[in-house]
Amino acid sequence: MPGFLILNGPNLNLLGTRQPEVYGRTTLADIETMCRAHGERIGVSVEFEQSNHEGALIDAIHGARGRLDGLILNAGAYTHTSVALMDAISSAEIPAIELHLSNVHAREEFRHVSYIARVAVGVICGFGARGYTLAMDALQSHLEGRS
Ligand code: DHK
Repeated sequence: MPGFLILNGPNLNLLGTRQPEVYGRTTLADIETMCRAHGERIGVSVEFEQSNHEGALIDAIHGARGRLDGLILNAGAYTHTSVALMDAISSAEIPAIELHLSNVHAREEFRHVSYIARVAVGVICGFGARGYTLAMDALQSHLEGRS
């Protein structure tokens, strides 16, 4: 069974209460439950992690190298700043999808820049918590050569 790492960056531990008008009212624990249930439906095992620390996110990506089949990454604000995360994804040599709950392109200009997108298979943003299961489907299709 393919295994996906679903990795969440800074401030996403506050989902549900943090700016709900932007990020919604679904908590990260709810999203983890959704992803695990979806993984069972589509035949994918899920590792789900969150950290507020750039180095810990890099370590998690390295830990997926040669062990897991795909990465779904909501790097939060590090998306817009982190060359180190971009390099970690390139080094991991597994397909990655960049994910955001909000539509970053409809927001401030600094959120239009992404270092992650340069090394990602694709980007999903603007669909709220549902984006996570959309990303799982997209990654599975990609691995099966369907997209
Ligand atoms: C989450 C964040 O924390 C922001 O820094 C990004 C992203 C957008 C999201 O929409 O999930 O700019």
